[in-house]
Amino acid sequence: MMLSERIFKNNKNSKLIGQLIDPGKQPPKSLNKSIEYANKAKIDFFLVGGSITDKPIDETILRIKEISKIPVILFPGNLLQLSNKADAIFFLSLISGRNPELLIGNHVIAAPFLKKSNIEVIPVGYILIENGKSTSVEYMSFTKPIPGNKPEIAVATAIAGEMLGLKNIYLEAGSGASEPIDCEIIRQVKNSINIPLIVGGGIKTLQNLDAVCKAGADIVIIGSAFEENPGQIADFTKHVHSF
Ligand code: 1GP
Repeated sequence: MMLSERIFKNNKNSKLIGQLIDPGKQPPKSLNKSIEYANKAKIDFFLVGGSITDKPIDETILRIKEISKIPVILFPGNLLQLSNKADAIFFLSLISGRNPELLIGNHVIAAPFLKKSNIEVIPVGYILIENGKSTSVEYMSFTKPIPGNKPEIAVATAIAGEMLGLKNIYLEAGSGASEPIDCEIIRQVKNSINIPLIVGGGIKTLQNLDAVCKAGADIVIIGSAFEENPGQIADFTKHVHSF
């Protein structure tokens, strides 16, 4: 069975939680600690990637694989972060932006490698939502996020992504955002599409998590909060799996 079916559809839990591991931000000691907590908490998957690359991504993936059986999904910030050591890749189309490299250019470069690698390709419509401050992903991608007070643009973009055949929509506030995506945007997007909705960026507390899940996120991604305090992984995971 494909990983995406296993974790996104046939999981006994109706909502899923993924931990973002940014190799550039995790020294080996804290990475080990994070993985141990994630193993105990039984999070659903690791997402590995980030905006800045300072070492081969394989190092981080292989370290995770040494001590964990949790699936690893690539979340490539750039083409340097391709790897055949992961289980799957979020093949991201940055559909909130108008940068052709991130809509099709990089995909053409990556496609032959991915085809040969046999890792599972999960097509994701990636939508950046503005949240009051400029983010790494906005700067690095040369794209403008959708204004936070324009849910109708987020909805139209998500519908277009689904019509184009993308299999998931990811609403992104940006790693380290001060607030998660506004619940009204999550609600309206969720009500407009029939594919899983991923939400990430700025989810720091159980209250944030609860609000995002109740608004309609099917899959939540947490990075910074677990980097700062991996001891929270158990409570966050339990909460997501309680839905
Ligand atoms: C970034 O959505 C993820 O792509 C995670 O963001 O680091 O703010 O949890 P945080």
